[in-house]
Amino acid sequence: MTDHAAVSDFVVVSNRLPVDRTDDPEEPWRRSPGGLVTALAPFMRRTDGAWVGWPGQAGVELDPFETDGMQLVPVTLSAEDVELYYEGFSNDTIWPLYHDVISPPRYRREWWQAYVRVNRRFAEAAAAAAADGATVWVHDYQLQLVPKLLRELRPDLVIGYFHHIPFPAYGLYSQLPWRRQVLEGLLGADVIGFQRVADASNFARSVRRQLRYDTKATGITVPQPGGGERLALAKAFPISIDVDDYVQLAHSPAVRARAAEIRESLGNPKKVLLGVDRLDYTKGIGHRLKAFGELLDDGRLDVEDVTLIQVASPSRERVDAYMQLRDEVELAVGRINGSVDTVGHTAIRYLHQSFPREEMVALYLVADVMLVTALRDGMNLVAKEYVASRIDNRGVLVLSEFAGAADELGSAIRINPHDIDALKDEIVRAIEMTPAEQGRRMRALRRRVSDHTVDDWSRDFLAALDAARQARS
Ligand code: GDG
Repeated sequence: MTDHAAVSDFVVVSNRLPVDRTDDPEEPWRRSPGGLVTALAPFMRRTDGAWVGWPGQAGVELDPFETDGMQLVPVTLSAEDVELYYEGFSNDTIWPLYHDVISPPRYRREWWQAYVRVNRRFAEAAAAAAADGATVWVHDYQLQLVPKLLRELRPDLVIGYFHHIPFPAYGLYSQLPWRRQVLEGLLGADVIGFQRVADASNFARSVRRQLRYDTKATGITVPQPGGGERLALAKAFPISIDVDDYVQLAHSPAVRARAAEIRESLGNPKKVLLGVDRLDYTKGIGHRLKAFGELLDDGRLDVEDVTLIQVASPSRERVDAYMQLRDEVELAVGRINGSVDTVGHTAIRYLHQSFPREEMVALYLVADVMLVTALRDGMNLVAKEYVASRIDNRGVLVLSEFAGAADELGSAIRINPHDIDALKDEIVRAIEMTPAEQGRRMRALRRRVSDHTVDDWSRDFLAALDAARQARS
């Protein structure tokens, strides 16, 4: 026994705690939106786990607390940590590099040093929160060094890591000045999960090329510091959503009434198109606007008949590339609306805001066509949420082949967002699709999403960790 007594057998570690601060003294913390939280909160509530992460405010020191049925362990980040580790290395180096350099990554040694320092702090907090022999599940690209650091501190732990974003091809990955350290960091885990099979194989190839370790199928042989070796598993575990939650919301009379109200407020257009994204350059919002704008200009669509609702939730607003993107998107929306709107009808209803989930589902119910045009995306949960919400088996999903969801959602209309002419044709095809074909496709999509929910995802991942535990003893 070690002296890690009053602590958890199951610990989740992610950059952000799954809560946001409110001004309400009755409810000081509220569950926050975002992919990871949406995916993990239902599971966390059912287990007796601890969640280690940053509470989202710089310089704030907090004791562990409980909320929403979860034990939360805050990690403090100074304003400088946020600037260098989070906005810098995580979101201006790793994020663009791992999304195929859609925006140029910036390699700054000061950012890397902060990344190492902050990853160590997370590893220490996780080590303190974990009981003897506990399972620790580390999440995402902000914390790629934590598995190795944690293994050094606590060799008794079983460690999993899930990578929510793509892992790039070796030719791109090899740009990273700290490419060996990052691979070694990840290989501290017993199980390294990716969204797509292609991400896992990109990772294995980088490991072979950079570290010269043996890889066979999903197994990677990792030499141990004191001699000997161990096997790490690197494999696809595609993430999903809480399907029942979306089905329930879609059945709710209040949400359905709201959907009708939204349609009415748009002037009852014949067709409503929808985009829902964080305002991020990986999401292909510009490509979508270009295609839609040209269809209106060409006269293939009429502003009296068709409206595009674009929700662009505010994101990473202090990173330059995001400020620039916001300007570009808003300029494009303004130009299109300015030239085609009538007094009674608008082409694009643009909302740079965050909404409650009920409102999101009301929007999914309004949308005859859902546009997911990501240039690169780990999974894209929005695509799955739309499908889960379409309890009437109607509606058309237009889905980029560069989103992880494309591997599973074969009955969507598949597009290459870079091919604007093809994108335009497919948007028209989606708008004109017969109810029978919509039904056939949507039923297949719904079966697929219902067969693999977020519970299946976490169960599969934890089963792989259990197998790793068995293999040790
Ligand atoms: C990363 C990866 C991967 C968005 N706006 C609002 C809102 N959202 C919710 C959506 C969805 C989530 O945020 C976004 O998830 P995505 O998967 O679409 O994209 P990322 O945020 O980039 O997530 C991604 C994911 O991690 C999980 O592994 O799929 O590839 O990039 O749930 O509904 N929710 C609310 N109001 C908003 O305004 N309530």
